[in-house]
Amino acid sequence: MQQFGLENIRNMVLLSHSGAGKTSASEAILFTAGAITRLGRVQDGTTTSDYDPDEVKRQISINLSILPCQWKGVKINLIDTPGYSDFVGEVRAAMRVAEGAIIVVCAASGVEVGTQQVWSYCEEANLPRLIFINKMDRENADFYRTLEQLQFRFGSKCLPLQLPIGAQDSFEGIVDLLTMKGYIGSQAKEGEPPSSLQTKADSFREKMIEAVAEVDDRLIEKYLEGEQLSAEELSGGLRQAVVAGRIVPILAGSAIKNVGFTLLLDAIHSYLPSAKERDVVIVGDTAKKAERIEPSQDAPLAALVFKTSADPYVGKLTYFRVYTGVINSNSQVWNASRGGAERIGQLFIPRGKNQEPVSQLNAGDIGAVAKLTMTSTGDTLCSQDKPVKLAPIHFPEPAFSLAVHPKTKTDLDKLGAALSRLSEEDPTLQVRREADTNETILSGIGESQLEVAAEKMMRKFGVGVRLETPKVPYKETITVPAKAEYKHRKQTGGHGQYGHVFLELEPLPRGSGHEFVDRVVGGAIPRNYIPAVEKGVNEAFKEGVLARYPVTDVRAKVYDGSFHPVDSSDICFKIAGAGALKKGLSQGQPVLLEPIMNLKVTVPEEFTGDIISDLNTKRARVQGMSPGDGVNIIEAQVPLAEILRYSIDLKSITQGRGSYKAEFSHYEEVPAHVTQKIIAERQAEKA
Ligand SMILES: Nc1nc2c(ncn2[C@@H]2O[C@H](COP(=O)(O)OP(=O)(O)O)[C@@H](O)[C@H]2O)c(=O)[nH]1
Ligand SMILES: [Mg+2]
Repeated sequence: MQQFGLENIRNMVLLSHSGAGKTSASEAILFTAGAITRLGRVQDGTTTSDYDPDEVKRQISINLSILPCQWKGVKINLIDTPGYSDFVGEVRAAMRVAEGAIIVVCAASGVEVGTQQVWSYCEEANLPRLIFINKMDRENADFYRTLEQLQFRFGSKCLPLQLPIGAQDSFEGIVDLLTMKGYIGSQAKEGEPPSSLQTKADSFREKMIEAVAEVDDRLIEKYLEGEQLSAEELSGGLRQAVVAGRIVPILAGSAIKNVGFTLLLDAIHSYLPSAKERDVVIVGDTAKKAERIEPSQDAPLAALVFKTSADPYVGKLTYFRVYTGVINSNSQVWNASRGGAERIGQLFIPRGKNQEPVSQLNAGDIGAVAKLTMTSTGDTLCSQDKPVKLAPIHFPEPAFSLAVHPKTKTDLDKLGAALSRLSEEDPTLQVRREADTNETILSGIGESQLEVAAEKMMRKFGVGVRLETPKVPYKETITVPAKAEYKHRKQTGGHGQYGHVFLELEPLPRGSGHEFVDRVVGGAIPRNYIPAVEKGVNEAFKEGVLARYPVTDVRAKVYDGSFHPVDSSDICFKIAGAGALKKGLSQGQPVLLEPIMNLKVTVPEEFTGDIISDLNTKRARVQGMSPGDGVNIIEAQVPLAEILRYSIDLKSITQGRGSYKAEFSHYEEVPAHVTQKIIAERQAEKA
């Protein structure tokens, strides 16, 4: 097993809008580098990256995959990511452990919403990157149109390093603007660039050289004096510019035809930073401030866990990246995040579904280990004498929820365990119990993610569930004070039943809950029966008289009653208490209450009008807007019932460019016309 040092490892994340060809490109890269011997296809479900049954079925990537290969003495750990926005958690995790990115753009579709999204993530993370314009063979493929869009959106630092030879049906190869050589076909056969491209190539080459010269005082001097820069100066300067984020070189090719990948591998090798070139960010236990240290093989171990997957056969699989030091098979490490020791068994290098056992993993590298007990995603593994915590991964907050209903009793028994395994695998999934509606709520980023989760539960853990829109926890209350009397009396043969209660009901301010007060004087109801009255009242509070939702914000005061020395009992007073409450509620002009949420929507400015008019159809009250920096934040109060599927609405209004947060604020009276609808639905549901 060949060992690689920090300067010879490159962890590179593939990013794009869904469908631009990341998975196909990663397959072509592995094939070109000789890591695989057969070029798989997404349509056939035969790629190295998309091996999971969920991925094969849908023909999209859902999980990040680690795809190592070697090129000219350097180990490249490609990390393929899903482009579909529901799975952005995987993208975040992959970006956290990469020191460079390859942004794939489709030559026919050009810059898409997802392209802009991943570009902004890269800017945020300061991640050096290059752009690969893929699908040059496709109908409508247009390198120059795509280039224009790239420069328009992301600025003039996006510069072609190559030009395609031909396009669509006639696409056959690449001109490298630094060497001014042509490379034809999947073997990248070297030759002269076609004469028809000469003028264009010269002009783009000039732009690239000028931009490269600008990063270095020595080079710019030479350039301005009209001297030629040497090949070494050019490639050294370009590397410096790419690592500093001042140039984003643009390459081109076709994953399907396997054209352009020799040059792409060369570019990763020559221009993107090594693991040695990105600082390690440590967060102290107490200190809020992060500290940056240099990666080093000779330092004590620090490795970040960036993914956990639950495999029904292997058990739990933990993926980590080593930042400093070395990790060994069959050793013991310290989990600084949990404060406990973990036994490390056999280490693996994953490649898609295959795993190659290794005895050690060096600083800069990525690997996996099975069956850790306490470790989860985001944790730091280190040495016990020198504990450190690496900066965690920032996962987006869940914004979309569905209720999970087990299909059978057996499914119910296994549900909790399966859900907790799933949320361990995917930190953007959260599970909670909604006491008011008695539902288990699964929250995540989007609907597809939750559907995949449900399928996974069936496939991996044999738990069948239905996903449904969560119920709204409506409540009921009264709006005016009321008095009510209930006498429970029965004569059945031997000794009878008797309980008699007078209640006074009073509305309380929102959020008070319900209360029971005893004001009985003179023994009208003997002391020992009062707890039974209270029990009856409290039980009756659980189901209101309008639509059997729980009653809140009501005080029930028992102030009188009567009893029978022989026939009275606890149960009789319980029945009387409950009966009196029901009667009182009916007389108190009852209403439904619904949860109102504080909604905060962040969208590009141009969507503000559409967002507001949509909110107006949702009974929302817009509270404020704070425009700035191209985005607008709109704050509103809106009933929960209206935004149960808001993430879907928002996506369609903004083509996926908006985000939102909703937090519970308070309960409010439901308007009368809505109330009737809810009552009717509730009756239909019970029938
Ligand atoms: N014509 C053509 N199709 C491609 C190319 N690369 C990928 N595709 C197709 O585009 C679709 C999406 O590709 P995939 O690699 O899954 O994209 P990803 O979502 O970015 O991983 C698949 O049907 C691929 O076969 C290419 O270079 N040319
Ligand atoms: Mg993919």
